[in-house]
Amino acid sequence: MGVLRDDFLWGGACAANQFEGAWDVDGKGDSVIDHCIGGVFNQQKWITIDIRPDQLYPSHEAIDFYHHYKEDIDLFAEMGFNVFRTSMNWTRIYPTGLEEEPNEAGLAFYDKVFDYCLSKGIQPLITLSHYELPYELVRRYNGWASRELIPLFEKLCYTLFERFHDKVKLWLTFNEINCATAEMGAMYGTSNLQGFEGRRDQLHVSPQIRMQSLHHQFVASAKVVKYAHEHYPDFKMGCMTVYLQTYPATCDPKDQLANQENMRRRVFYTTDVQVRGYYGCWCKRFWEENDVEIQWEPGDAEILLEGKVDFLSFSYYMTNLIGTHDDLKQTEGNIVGGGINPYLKASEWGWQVDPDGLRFALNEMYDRYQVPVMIVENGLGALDEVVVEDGVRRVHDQYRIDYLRTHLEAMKEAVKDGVDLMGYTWWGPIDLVSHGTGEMRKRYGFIYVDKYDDGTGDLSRFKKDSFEYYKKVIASNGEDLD
Ligand code: BGP
Repeated sequence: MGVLRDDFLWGGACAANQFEGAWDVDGKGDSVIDHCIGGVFNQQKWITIDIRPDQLYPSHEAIDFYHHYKEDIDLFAEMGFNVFRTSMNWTRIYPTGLEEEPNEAGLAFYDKVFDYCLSKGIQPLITLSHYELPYELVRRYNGWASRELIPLFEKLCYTLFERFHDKVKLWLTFNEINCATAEMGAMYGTSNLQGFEGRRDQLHVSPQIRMQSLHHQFVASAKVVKYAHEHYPDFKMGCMTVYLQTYPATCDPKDQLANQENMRRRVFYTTDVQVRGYYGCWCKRFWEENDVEIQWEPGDAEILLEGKVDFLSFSYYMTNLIGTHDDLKQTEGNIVGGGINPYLKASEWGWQVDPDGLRFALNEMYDRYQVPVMIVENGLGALDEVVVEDGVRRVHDQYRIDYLRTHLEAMKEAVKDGVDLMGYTWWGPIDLVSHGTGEMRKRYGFIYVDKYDDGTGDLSRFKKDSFEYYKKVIASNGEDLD
């Protein structure tokens, strides 16, 4: 018998805003990401209030999955995917978020995508909100700072459930919901951007606004989960967290305490609410010390308890150090960075690669919550070199294979430790626009896309070496990792 369960979910994960393109096609409205100009390593993306004709906005064309979906899903099927995680662009369904009736053309697009996936034996796993808030809701409400967004999100979700309940059974409410526990997460996660133009690291949003926005998202998520349980008992509803693992930088007990506090604030703040149904006991002190006063409405506490998720999913890329001593050198991340760990190597973007940390994360999450877990993002963004051999374009991405292999080994160890693991979806099985920097050259894919940061490229696709490797891994249900 193998290590992983027979119905293990194998596949890849994308987000509508990073790969669909067609940003204003068939009635689609503009989302927050459609206002972002690309950045580079060490320089975050810019957001503009108006969309400027003289600027390049990477999401506008992205890799044009909108018009290439069949070709891409064919390749996913060839690798053996039985699940494909993607999100649905809110603004394809409700262009400003405020309409009474959904946009039929947007729904029809997702019908085609899901039908095609299902015809290839791939079940969709859908993120209901992946950094794609309609920009109009920023203009009008300062994003999730307003409670008005709860019914608007409910309207979106109930429309999608009604339309797609025969085709989609696995759902996640908010992508990386905990990102707004860090200041940078207020850009896309809670989108508290009203009137703001500038770089992500120039956005300063108070803990009060971010924590209140998160409270609104918790209530919205719980309402939607409860509704799904009542109306569609065969759905499985999950939460999605960016697993920002930190380790204490030294054995100084002060570093242990700092790390414990950091893990609570960055990760468990949201998983506690979404999986257990209530805030952690330590939150009261955290709120008091940060001038946060959460506005509760009658019934909020009950709804959080009634809308607990069925499973917990997370993204995992790297780990960092936390310490109280001044000499700790810092490195990058796309949500938050952290201290440099001398035992780890970093990617070209400064993300510290740590397969053992994945085993650690899986054990932490399962021990704490005792619900099935799923890895819905893991991957390596790297610079790929294209070589032409016998007239065929190739990328020999052994570094990506190594990253994948070592993380899958660690994942299997966690299953042997007793973790109930549902599945694994690699982030960006096809090259797509980077979330953090908006770059194309930060490539994650097993499939290369001929598209570049200056907007050029013919959008043709071809397989990298890692394509065959992942195919072999899936065919053996994770037994053959050599
Ligand atoms: C996660 C996001 C994804 C994705 C990934 C990789 O935080 O959920 O949307 O992009 O990180 O990050 P990046 O694209 O910045 O390399």
